[in-house]
This record gives sequence, structure tokens and C-alpha cells, in this order.
Amino acid sequence: MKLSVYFVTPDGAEDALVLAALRGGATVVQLRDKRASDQEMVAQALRLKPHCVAAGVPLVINDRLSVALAAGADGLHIGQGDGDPRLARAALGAGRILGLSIEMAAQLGNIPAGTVDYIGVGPIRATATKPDHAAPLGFDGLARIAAASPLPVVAIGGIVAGDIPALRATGCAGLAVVSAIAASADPEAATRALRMAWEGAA
Ligand code: TZP
Ligand code: MG
Repeated sequence: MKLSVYFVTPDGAEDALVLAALRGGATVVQLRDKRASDQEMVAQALRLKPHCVAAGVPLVINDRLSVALAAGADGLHIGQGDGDPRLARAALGAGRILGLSIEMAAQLGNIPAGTVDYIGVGPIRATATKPDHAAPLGFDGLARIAAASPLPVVAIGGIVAGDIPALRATGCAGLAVVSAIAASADPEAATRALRMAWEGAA
């Protein structure tokens, strides 16, 4: 799984936005919608799935295990408040992706061994996209977590293309963004720029 340019959808995302991110070279798509019903999310995931398959990009569902299972998604991403990752892993089976959000270094030690495929670490900066976010970690906090993590790290929260060299220096495996893609006038070009900057900073 290539975690380098991980697109997280904003609430109410149009399918066209995800298709643009796929064309631009997003390496993972996470369908995250705090407002949609389960039924709406399953329907959207089922519409997007063939496009993700064609692009060779995993489709991951935020928070909702039942949606991930009903849509046959490639994986699930859960937060600290979303229950025991072991239960999610048991329900998903070994073949699917499970991601977990980490907001502080102390949470690293609580990850049950062998359950989670990657961690999302953030927020790096304060961001209006997640109003209830924890205290920003900054790049220093990210670097400390990345150095201590046995799992691949994806940095999230207020990330922009100009951060890529600093992110690379922390040893993280990728960046996850909502606004840097979704709020762009040209989401495809914004995604492509992130991808090229990531590869270029290697
Ligand atoms: N988790 C931590 S910060 C965040 C999530 C879902 C939102 C990231 O959005 P943006 O717009 O890239 O700051
Ligand atoms: Mg959650």
C-alpha cells in the first residue's frame, strides 16, 4: 500500500472530486463524511469503488465498520474514540486495511500488536476541517512519533505542498489532506502537485 498522497474527503464530497483526486494520482482515498447516513455512504462507496479499482487505489471508510463491510471497501480508518482496533480487525479479516488515528506519542503504546496497518498522526497544524481536533503536534511532535512508531505514519492536519520536504525529513510514509485537494480550484492539479512534490523530495 502506497500511503504517500492520501486523500480524505470533506463532508458531502461529490463523486467528481474523488475522481479528480484519482486522476491526479492520489494513492489512497478515505471516504469520510460525518453527516451522511450509512446508506448514503455505502451507496457512494459502491459508486467510487470501480474507479478506485481501475486506478489501483485502496478505498478506505472512516469510522463506520458496517459501511466498510457493506460496501466491500478495502479498509477502515478509526480514531481513538472508535473502539478496540482488535474488534475492527476481527470483523474486517486479515486481508483489509486498518488505520488508526494517533494524537499524541503516549497512544502509540496502546496499539495492539499486529492489528493496525498504518497510523494517521495529527493534527500537525490546527485545522478548521476537524473542529474537535487535539492539540497540534507540529513537525517536532510528528518526528518523535515517526521515530518511535513501528508502523508506517501518515501525517494529517493543515498539510500543504510546501510541507513535503519537512514531512519527508521526519521519515513518515505519506501525507493525508482534505483541504489541500478539496478546497483547490483544480483538485486534480493539486493532487498531482502533491504527488510530484512527494516523489521529487524522495
Ligand atoms: N484528522 C486530524 S486533522 C484532520 C483529520 C481528519 C483534518 C485534516 O484536514 P485538512 O483540511 O487537510 O487540514
Ligand atoms: Mg473517527
